[in-house]
Amino acid sequence: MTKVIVYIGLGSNLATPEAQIKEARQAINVLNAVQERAFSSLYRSPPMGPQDQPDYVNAVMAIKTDLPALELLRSLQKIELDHGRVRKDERWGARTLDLDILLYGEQVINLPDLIVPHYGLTKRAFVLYPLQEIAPILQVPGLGNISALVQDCPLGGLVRLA
Ligand code: A4P
Ligand code: MG
Repeated sequence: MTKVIVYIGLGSNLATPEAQIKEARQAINVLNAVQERAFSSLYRSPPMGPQDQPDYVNAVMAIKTDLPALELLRSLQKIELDHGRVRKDERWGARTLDLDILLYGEQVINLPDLIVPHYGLTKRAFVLYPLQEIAPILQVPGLGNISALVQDCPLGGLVRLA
């Protein structure tokens, strides 16, 4: 299989979020058949969803890989679990680590377990702004270019961390 560029969204709002993101970056780098291409700054933002939870820290990572998309998803889910992620019934609740596949090459994927581009991509400043930072001329399959998407998405309290 040929290698593709994959963009991964990282998020955390529990148990020292900055450290969670940095450890996740290392864990992704240790995966077989994965090479890091870029990693954005860290960004802080108020929670989307229930407001009675801490602010989030988010980042976006680009990797090059020949792992099939579902295999990569399983590997990322294992990293989430290794980092103490507990899946609860509440939608959009607090979590130690969330790893989402934002884009998988130019593919559009509609499987029961995997939807790519990620369904929230166009509405989430904490995804679009870090994505634009590392991929300023990206074309998002079926959705247009990254600068147009960013222009249509207010910051909503997103702050880039030093
Ligand atoms: N799934 C489908 N497509 C994908 C994909 N492209 N990448 C499936 C990853 N997973 C995908 O995910 C639920 C199911 O989605 C998985 O079984 C997988 O097969 P999950 O991680 O178990 O559940 P979740 O993350 O709690 O649900 P959801 O709706 O994906 O939450 P989000 O969208 O990840 O939102 N506020 C700020 N400021 N920053 C954040 O990062 N994150 C969330 C969580 C809420 N509020 C936030 C943030
Ligand atoms: Mg998720």
